[in-house]
Amino acid sequence: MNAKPLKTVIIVPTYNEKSNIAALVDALQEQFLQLEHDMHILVVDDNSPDGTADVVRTLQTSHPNLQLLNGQKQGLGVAYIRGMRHAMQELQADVVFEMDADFSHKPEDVPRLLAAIDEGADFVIGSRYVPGGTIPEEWGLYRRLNSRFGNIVARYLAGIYSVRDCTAGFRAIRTSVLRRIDFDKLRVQGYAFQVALLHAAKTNKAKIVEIPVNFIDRTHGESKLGLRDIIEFILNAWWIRFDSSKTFIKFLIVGASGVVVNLGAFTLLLAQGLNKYAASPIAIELSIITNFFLNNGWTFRWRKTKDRMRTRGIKFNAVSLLSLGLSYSTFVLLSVLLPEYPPQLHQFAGIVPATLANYFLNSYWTFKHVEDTPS
Ligand SMILES: Nc1nc2c(ncn2[C@@H]2O[C@H](COP(=O)(O)OP(=O)(O)O)[C@@H](O)[C@H]2O)c(=O)[nH]1
Ligand SMILES: [Mg+2]
Repeated sequence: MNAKPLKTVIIVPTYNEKSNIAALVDALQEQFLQLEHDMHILVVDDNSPDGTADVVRTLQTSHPNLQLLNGQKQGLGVAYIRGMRHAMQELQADVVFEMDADFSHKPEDVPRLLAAIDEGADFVIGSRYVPGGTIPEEWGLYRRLNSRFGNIVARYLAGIYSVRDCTAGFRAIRTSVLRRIDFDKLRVQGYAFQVALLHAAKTNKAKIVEIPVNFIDRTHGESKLGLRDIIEFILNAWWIRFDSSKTFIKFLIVGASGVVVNLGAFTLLLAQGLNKYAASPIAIELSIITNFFLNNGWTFRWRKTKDRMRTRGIKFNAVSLLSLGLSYSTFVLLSVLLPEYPPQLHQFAGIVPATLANYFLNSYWTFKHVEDTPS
């Protein structure tokens, strides 16, 4: 136990959580009894039409460590930022928690997350994807894939390799870390906030620790995750990648030169009277070759790879073959499905999946850096 109790504020964003909030407050208070830290709850409600805030106001009469912040609904991230600013500026919190109101995060896990802070962590994640952590048994393939996909986007696209559960919404964070982060620069409103904040914490060299938790499906109310959140989530991951990785920007520039080579060669070959189904793979292969030389000599030049040049060459050829297959299948598929469009358009569409596959495989395999490798 630390000498000085930490002022800890559990931030619970709510939107239509009337059926959960009272039980959650009770369950948290029960956990607080065994903790020697100074524990508080801050509910950040966005004028929930179901009257969640009224329930909280009633609870406040018997819970002096319970606070309520009201606001307009602008998304989960905006609510968290409002809550965190309040916790830091008005409550002088040392630690804040992020926690859902719907019992997906077990109140019994709060002491374990806080113990990790006591042991020196800055940013503790209640993680579903480290050994011992679980997602609900009853989740179907779609929800499992959805959750996995979100983490893959965050880990490999945004580049937060070292964290297994980047999208978790159950976390304990030292405000000393939050004070170093400019919330205005996160540019997120919705659920993408979780990844944006994690990335900012990592950039600020926070000590991040994952503690296994069992994620429970909500039994009351419904999920507020919307399409807008998913779109922002993906755009945000691209933004982080773009902003933080000069490598990727170089790769895009090389890719753009490949587009010119690809379409230029394709047009030339068609003009020579070659059949378009033959001209397409030749043009693709030509652009892959020029891309390789530019990526090898420029984009990934600083990478320390464990492979010898020869192995790298073989790997690059394998990736090229796959990209060629991807690009050509796209071309054939679109030619058959949309014959009324010009073949240049089909050829162009093939570039997109091929470029993505090319980047990720070459970055994480062919030119894999020996330090800072994805886990
Ligand atoms: N204040 C506020 N809370 C929100 C908003 N969107 C979601 N929440 C809350 O954030 C928590 C997580 O949301 P939930 O719908 O359970 O997301 P899911 O677990 O990903 O399906 C819940 O406590 C919600 O009530 C929002 O726009 N504003
Ligand atoms: Mg939930």
